Amino acid sequence: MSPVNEFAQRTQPDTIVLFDVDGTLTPARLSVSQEMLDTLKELRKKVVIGFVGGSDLSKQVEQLGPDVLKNFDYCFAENGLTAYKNGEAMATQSFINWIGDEEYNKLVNFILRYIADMDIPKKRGTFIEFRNGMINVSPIGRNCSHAERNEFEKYDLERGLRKKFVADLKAAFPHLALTFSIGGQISFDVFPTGWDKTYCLRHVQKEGFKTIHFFGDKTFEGGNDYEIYTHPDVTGHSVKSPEDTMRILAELFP
Ligand code: M1P
Repeated sequence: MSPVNEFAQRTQPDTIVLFDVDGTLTPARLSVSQEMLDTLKELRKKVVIGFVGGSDLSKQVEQLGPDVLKNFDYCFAENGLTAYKNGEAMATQSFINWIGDEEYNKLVNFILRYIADMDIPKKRGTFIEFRNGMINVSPIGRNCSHAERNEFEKYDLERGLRKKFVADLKAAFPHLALTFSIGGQISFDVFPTGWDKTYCLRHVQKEGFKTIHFFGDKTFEGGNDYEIYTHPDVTGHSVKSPEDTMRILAELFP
């Protein structure tokens, strides 16, 4: 069914607007504001809307609210490896099926040994988060507090710990077509090359949208919004904050 039929009540049914989450719809790892929710509600009268985040769905529910599957037409967690349309799950693939247990175990063993040898002031828990479409690796561990996460980000910025970790992983596993993406404050994502945020486009392109907008804050080369922001089928918008997102939306969709 073309979007014109399916979303006929919108004034521009063949336009979809996709948003990154952290730094675009919400402050990093924090909750969405009521002002943003109201803006999206109004926007949805005009166009079809979706989000595409690197995090898994449970974190996006924390940030965007328990009604997230109802408030967005498309929800793409883990770059679209977990996908929902109108609240219903769409067919997708998994990282573990792609890599297989043998190579996966080698990768995980290397990462855990590497973290064990890292001399950093604080280590907490959940150093590897196993997700559907990727793994997420954090030297401090995902169980750190908000204050500890801010401290680690600063410590890492000064020393380039994650950059070196990624370079060492690339050197150790050159035969695996993996991409390592530093998208947040304390971790990096590891996924098959091509499973970046452009992955979600395969879900929407086949539905016949004529215009695809994308809003993101990490649109620079190496940032986890770069590939989708520069994709030839996408009109990209680079933002500095959720306020910036709302300002551009008001200009584009008055
Ligand atoms: O959405 C950006 C990133 O957000 C989190 O990163 P961090 O915890 O390091 O701030 C993670 O969920 C990561 O997977 C994601 O890419």
